[in-house]
Amino acid sequence: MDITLYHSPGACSMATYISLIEAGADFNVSIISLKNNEQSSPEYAALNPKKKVPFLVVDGKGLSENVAMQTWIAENYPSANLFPADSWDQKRALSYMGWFGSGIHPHITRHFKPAKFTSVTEAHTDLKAKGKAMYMEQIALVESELADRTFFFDHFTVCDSYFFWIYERALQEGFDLSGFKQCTAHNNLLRTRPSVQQVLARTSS
Ligand SMILES: N[C@@H](CCC(=O)N[C@@H](CS)C(=O)NCC(=O)O)C(=O)O
Repeated sequence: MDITLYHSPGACSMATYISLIEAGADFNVSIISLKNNEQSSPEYAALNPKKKVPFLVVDGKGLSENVAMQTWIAENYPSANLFPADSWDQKRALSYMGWFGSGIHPHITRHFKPAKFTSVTEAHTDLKAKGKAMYMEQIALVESELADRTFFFDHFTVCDSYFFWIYERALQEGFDLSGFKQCTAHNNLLRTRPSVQQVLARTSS
């Protein structure tokens, strides 16, 4: 298979990048610098009209959305054991990833880029505070999901690589997350994995 992941260092494409490494996949990484707005270039927009990373191209076919890519990776590299085995637990894994992508990620974006949501400059401080508060509310729920558990399931899955980014990005944003003991332990544990270290070390092309 010919696989290319379009990735920007620090962005949510980190989740899929970690999973591809965990899967033992042979793949190329093409860096799209969000800082330089490369996601909006005509070349990239022709490939992915959503103008976002990650984007995965497999044998010439493109796939967007972390949740879809993560599921594809888990299904196509079964020996890496990146999904729960049980059918119901697989749906719970999709539920976690849907939540991370649509129920938590947007709150980080509100804090990081309030100008995307309002052109009223005076509203930015309030929007950032609301984004942070809503993020914290959701992380408190994740904290209870991880109670007495090392991973989201009984072993490492794509949910763990996805949540790593969800938490890591907020740490980079300066959120004080020290009160979330379970999530912090999860983050520290993930940092010991070579896949995570490799992706964190890749800060440019
Ligand atoms: N739901 C999408 C979210 C993708 C997304 O928002 N990516 C951000 C980086 S974390 C991006 O490319 N932003 C560029 C922009 O909005 O211009 C997914 O999970 O793949």
